[in-house]
Amino acid sequence: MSAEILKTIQENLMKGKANDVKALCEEAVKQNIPVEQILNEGLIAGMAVIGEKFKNNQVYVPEVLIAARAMNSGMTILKPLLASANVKARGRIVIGTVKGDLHDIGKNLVKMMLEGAGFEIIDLGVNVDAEKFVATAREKNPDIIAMSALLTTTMGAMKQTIDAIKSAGLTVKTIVGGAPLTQSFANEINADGYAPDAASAVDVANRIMAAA
Ligand code: B1M
Repeated sequence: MSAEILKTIQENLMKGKANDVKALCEEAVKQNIPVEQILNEGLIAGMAVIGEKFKNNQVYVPEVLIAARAMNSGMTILKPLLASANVKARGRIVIGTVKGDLHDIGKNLVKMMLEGAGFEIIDLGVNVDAEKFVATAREKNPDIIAMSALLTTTMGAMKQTIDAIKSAGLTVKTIVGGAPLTQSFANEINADGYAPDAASAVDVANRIMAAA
């Protein structure tokens, strides 16, 4: 019975049916299915399928956005219950588009995928300078700082941020991504991870958390 409703949540999330996902989450709570199970085997499982399909070009940005909206709709039911059940996020990630760069569509997709995978996200928005990343890392103690850049001219701000993090003596891990980046650039600037797309960012974040 519980497996059936969780599968229906997944299917409706993948179709982007926000109202149905919300109602199904309410129903699952009424059926006394543990809230963590609804999150993991319903919402997160559905987003994971969307992420894989996105990676393989089987779905595109609009499908991801409507699935993420459905996920958020289900989360309005689960979030308060998760807080009271003291369920921990998979990890805390500070995300932002680096200084000088105003592109945020890709960054927002990465954020949604990470949220969909159960991470707590602190989104600093766009045009975020190294000082802001460092100050937020000090204040919020995240596991990972995730940076996006879409301009060749702003990729350098990633290096400045990683250098500033190291100079500040912080041990927080870093993930970088964005259309002009490559793995070799990420290696060059000593980033802990590079992801070419939003779904891969989840894989990289999971790998970093597992190694911690
Ligand atoms: Co801009 N722009 N833009 N732009 N813009 C590009 C990026 C460009 C390639 C267009 C072109 O010339 N062909 C070019 C960059 C050239 C370069 O440096 N290589 C460019 C330029 C030059 C500029 C301006 C300088 C133009 C000008 O004013 N003369 C200017 C710069 C403003 C600034 O940032 N300071 C500018 C402005 C803008 C708009 C404001 C108009 C708008 C942004 C709106 C917004 O984001 N809110 C815009 C847009 C929309 C684009 C294009 C058309 C689309 C970008 C996008 O959203 N793609 C883009 C051309 C193109 O890509 N076709 C272009 C969809 C998005 C889902 O993909 O962001 O790549 P993307 O994210 C992917 C991956 O890269 C990855 O995952 C995402 C999903 O899979 N990813 C990560 C991204 N971040 C990640 C982080 C990770 C991991 C993966 O870990 C942390």
